[in-house]
Amino acid sequence: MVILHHYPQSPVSEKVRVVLGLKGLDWRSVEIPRLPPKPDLMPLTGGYRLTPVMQVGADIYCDSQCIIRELERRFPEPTLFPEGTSGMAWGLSRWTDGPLFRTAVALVFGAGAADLPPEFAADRGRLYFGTGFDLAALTEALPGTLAQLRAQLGWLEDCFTDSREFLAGSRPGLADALGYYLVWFIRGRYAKGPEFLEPFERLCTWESRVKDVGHGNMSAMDAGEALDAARNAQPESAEKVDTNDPQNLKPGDEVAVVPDGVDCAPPVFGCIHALTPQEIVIRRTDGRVGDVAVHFPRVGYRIYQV
Ligand SMILES: N[C@@H](CCC(=O)N[C@@H](CS)C(=O)NCC(=O)O)C(=O)O
Repeated sequence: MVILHHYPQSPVSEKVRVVLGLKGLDWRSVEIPRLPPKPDLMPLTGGYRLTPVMQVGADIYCDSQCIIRELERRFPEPTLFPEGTSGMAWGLSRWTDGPLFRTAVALVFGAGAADLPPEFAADRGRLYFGTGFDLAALTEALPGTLAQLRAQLGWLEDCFTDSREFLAGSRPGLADALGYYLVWFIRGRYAKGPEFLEPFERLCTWESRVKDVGHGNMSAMDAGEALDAARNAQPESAEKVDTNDPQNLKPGDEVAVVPDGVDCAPPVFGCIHALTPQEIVIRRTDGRVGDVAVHFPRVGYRIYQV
């Protein structure tokens, strides 16, 4: 049973919801708070506070990259990589989820500064732009931000100059989820979003095609039920050793895992259980949920021995 801990307004969660739709999955939805503290999530993640998080029994997957890789492993058909290989789509994600996402956030924050609840603005400002962030500067920079965004959305628009229906060809895949969630975010959260997107005609046609994919079959779940599901399960992931690990890490090492370049995300402590070039799994024990295995991607995360 796939459980997604998320909230409806979260763009990164929208990316994962589209992936669940592409795979036509049944899944359970736990709605988490938009701001810390997240008391029903922390026992599962050990302190990781970002959204979304996926849970399968006592295995907890942090970060959309890790979640999507696991969904592809567990449910390989239909594949997220209809072009046959995954490397280009993962590479694309470093653009969409990095610079493009930050530019979209700069737009939404800069344009909506006056309406943002102060607590939310303070938290997200620090998260995406660092401790010394300046909301007024984002508003002042709006024309430049729009220019950056328009040029980059032009690259997506340009993908559809041939008769393809989806970014990688005739079938939808990860690339579509990666582009779609940002268009969804701009359309829904920037007051002039629909107007700004209108000139990108092919992009808008593709957007409605991806929207039609849907989110699979979601049913709501209570946070307490999800915690019980973890407590009543044992982590399933196998121990893995990477003899070529550049950091010389190995199962049994006590480590701290922390998202790279994020100011207000505390480290998660645990004992390495599995290590691959793409993923680290740490084991930890919590009073509420017992033993859990917490999965993180390697890309975008720093690991320190403690
Ligand atoms: N690298 C993470 C980024 C996730 C992210 O930035 N999510 C936003 C919501 S869209 C977030 O965590 N906001 C703060 C929060 O929910 O507490 C991922 O891909 O999952």
